[in-house]
Amino acid sequence: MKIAVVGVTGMVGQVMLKVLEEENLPVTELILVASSKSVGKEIIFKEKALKCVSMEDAIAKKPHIALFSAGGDVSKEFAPKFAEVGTTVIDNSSAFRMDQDKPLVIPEINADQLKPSDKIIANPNCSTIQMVLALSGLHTKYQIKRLVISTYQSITGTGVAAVQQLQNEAAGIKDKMAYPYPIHENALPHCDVFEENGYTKEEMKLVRETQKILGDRSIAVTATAVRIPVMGGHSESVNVEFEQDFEINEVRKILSETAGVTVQDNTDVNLYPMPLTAHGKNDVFVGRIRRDHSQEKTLNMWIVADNLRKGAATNAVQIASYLIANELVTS
Ligand code: 11C
Repeated sequence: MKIAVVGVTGMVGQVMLKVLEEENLPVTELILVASSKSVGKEIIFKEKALKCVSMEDAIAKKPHIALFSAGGDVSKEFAPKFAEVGTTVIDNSSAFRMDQDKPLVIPEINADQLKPSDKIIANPNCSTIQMVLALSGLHTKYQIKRLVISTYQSITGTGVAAVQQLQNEAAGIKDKMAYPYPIHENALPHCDVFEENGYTKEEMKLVRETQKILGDRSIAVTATAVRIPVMGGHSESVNVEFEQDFEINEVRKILSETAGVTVQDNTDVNLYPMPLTAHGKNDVFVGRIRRDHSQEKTLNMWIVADNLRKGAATNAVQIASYLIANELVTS
């Protein structure tokens, strides 16, 4: 398989390379694509130095699969050009997620809908992936009626400029800022841009993407997304109202049997998920599982994942792996 990674010098692109190595995909040629200022730059993959190439050179090589993480504008311009030469694009940006004819895929949930004719496949937003993966088995069993979500999101979701801002502020250095306010020792109720309805785009991704992946537009979703000064991953407090009632032990059993989910829930020994312990791992971690005593058929849970892994690179590589295993790629 010829696989291209577009946006390879970015934070997600770098993790894509790590996950490609770890998952040992049958890569015969890896094509590293970067912006013009990084063309020619060498990057190590499996102990070999590979040179970054331009978008045009990568398209000419007609890769079987291209993993994109270079921002929505790059995806909108170049994903269709790769698709035209027969490449299957797995796009980590928000450019195509809500297109009716483009699948929005979390492999453990809905990869079975993929067809060879799907040439642009959207990777959901990080905060959506970790929540929906944890909820999928519970939704099948009890049917979700309403979700109330608060997120605590890592600065790595914003990218390298935000990491630099935090490091500068922690060291007392004044420099360019990725956020409108300091992030060190702060919390910003502001992830991505504000929409006309008063919610941020990040909050509305949780609404729209959840409904699309679970295939149910009647699920009510409301969210507040908050940026906090952590590196390791995104955390989410999720209040879930179901149509049917549940037994808490059965909820734990369903979660522990959900592929890609690890339950960390033992308050006797202070065991619960945290960004520090989720960092560098592919799974989604769930804890603080408890009934909401203020309302019937309602559950509270705490969900943490490394946003650059299952929230981005790992999910994209798992889609690639599914396409290869099921002979869904051509070129
Ligand atoms: C964040 N979720 O943490 C974002 C990062 O739509 O893919 C990824 C943005 C996206 O701010």
